[in-house]
Amino acid sequence: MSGLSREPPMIPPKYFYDSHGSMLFERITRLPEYYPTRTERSIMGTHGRDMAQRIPAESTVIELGAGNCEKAHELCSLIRPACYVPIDISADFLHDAAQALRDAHPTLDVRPVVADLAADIDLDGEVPAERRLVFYPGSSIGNFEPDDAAGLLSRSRRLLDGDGAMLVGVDLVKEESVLHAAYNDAENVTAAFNLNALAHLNRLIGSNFDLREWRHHAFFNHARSRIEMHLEALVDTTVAWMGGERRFRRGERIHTENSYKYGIEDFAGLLDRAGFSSIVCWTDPRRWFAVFLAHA
Ligand code: AVI
Repeated sequence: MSGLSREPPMIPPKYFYDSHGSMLFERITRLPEYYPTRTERSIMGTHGRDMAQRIPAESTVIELGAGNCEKAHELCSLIRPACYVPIDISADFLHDAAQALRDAHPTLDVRPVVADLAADIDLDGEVPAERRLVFYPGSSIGNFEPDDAAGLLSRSRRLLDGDGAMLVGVDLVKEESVLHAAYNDAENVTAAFNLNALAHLNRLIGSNFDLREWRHHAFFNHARSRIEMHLEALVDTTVAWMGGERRFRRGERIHTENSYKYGIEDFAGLLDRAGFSSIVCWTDPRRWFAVFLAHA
C-alpha cells in the first residue's frame, strides 16, 4: 500500500468498505446528524414525478456504485425502467443485491456489471444502447477530486446516446456546524468507520496498526470546499506491513477521505464541461442537497 509511505501518508477511501465498513456506512446513513441520505430521499419524494416526466419510459437505468441496490427500488417505482444495470466493484455484494431486486420486481431485466468507476466502464453489448439513464445517487461524486469527478461525468456521458441522461445526487456547501456534525456524530459511528480502514488494511497487507493508538479527525476545509477525514496518531508509533514500515509521530495524520461540497452553479459547470446540456436541478427547502438531471 504505497499511500502509507507517501508524504503526507494516505489510505484511499475504498479501504473503508469491507463488510464491517459497509455495515457501518449503512448506520451512518441513518444517523440524525448525517443529513445527505435522507435529504436526497426527500427530494426524490417531493420532485420524483417531475423527474420521471423528463425521463423516457422503458429506459435502461445504469446505477454507478449500486452497492445493495436499495435506491433502485424507489427509482424503479418512479420511472419503471425496462432494464436495470447496477455497477459496483464488490462482486458478491452486487450479485446478491441484484437477485433480491429480481425477486422484488419480476418483470425487471437486471444485469449487474462488476467494474471500478475510476476506470473506463465497459458495458457488454447486450445492454440496450438507447434511452439510457446513468443514476449516481448518494453524493459519492463528492469523494472524487473535482478533476476526477469531471472525468467520471465525461465517461458517463460517453455511455449515452443522444436520448440518454444522467441523474446525480450532490451535497451542497452549507453552514460549517452542520457539515462538522455530519462527520463527527455523537455515537462515534463515523469514527468507527474511519478506524475500520486500519483493521481492513491489517488483514489485507499484514500491517500491525493498533487501533487504540489512532483517533478519527474530520473537519471542513473552506479553501477547498471539502470535508477531510484523517486518522491521527495518539502516540509515537511504528507500523510495519508486508514489504514496508513507517514511524509515525504523535499528532501525525493519515488522510483517508475527501468529501467535496459544491455550489449549484459549480456543479452545473462540471456537467457542462463533461458535455451535458439541458441541466435541471431540484433541491430541498434548506438547499442542503441537490439532484441534477443532465441530458447527453
Ligand atoms: C459515500 N460518501 C458519499 C460518504 C460521504 O459523505 O462522503 C462517505 C462518508 N464518509 C464519512 N461519512 C460518510
